[in-house]
Amino acid sequence: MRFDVISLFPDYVSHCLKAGVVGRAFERSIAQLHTWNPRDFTHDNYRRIDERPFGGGPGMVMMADPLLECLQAIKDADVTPAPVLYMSPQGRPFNQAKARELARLPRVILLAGRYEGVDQRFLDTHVDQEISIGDFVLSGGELPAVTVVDAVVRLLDGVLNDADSAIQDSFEQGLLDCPHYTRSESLGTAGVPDVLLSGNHALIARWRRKQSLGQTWLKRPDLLGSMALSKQDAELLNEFKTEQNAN
Ligand code: 9WO
Repeated sequence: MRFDVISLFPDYVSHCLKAGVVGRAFERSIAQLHTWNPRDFTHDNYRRIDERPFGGGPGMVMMADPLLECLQAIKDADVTPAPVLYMSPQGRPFNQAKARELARLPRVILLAGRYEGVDQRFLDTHVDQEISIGDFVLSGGELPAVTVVDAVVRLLDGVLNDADSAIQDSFEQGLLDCPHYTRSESLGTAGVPDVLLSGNHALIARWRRKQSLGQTWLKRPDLLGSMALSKQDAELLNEFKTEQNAN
């Protein structure tokens, strides 16, 4: 899958995507990252990218012209069709379902803005989707673009090993993760739920499912609200609630 990211800080974007499993996916050519600096598509001596907004007021706006030329160069570089995504607090909330949807595409183009934003005429004519990663304002769209690329790349075939993929399968069902424990020199096994030391894999799977349901109920009841629980899950969650009341 090919990613084209438009940013005034292209090195920052590519650096962020060099680490871990995602970095390895690019090294192994499971995905390709191309960064584009709209400043390279200016023609004046000052390589000017920003202008004062019509109507006045504080701050600067990214001009449409360099972005139009940049986008044309991106399309000329590869004919694979791709939606243009603009990272902005005004966008639709990004989530795992959107990541899965994007992971099915051969290519996406991401626009990371700076300053107070981008000339609305460019957005109206050339942006397909506006995407938000949360209700906060950053200094630019680079980290949101990196966030989207990371979430999508790890879903591509061959990026995660079988063990990680299996874990993902359970987490992908719209529930929060269960608690994890491992060997500790100083803590021993104190505070580790007995079932995890029992070696009974059926009971362990059941405990983890119950924790996932329970933690989701405690911390993100909104996620459960839009979910139809199986009879077994409903029983597990009721058990969790009962234990919660006992403690
Ligand atoms: C800056 C600003 C300053 C004064 C008053 C209002 C203001 N709004 C902004 C603003 O939204 N700046 C954005 C910075 C312009 C587009 C790129 N920037 C950005 C993207 N900040 N935060 C995001 C973002 C993107 C996706 N999800 C969450 C946040």
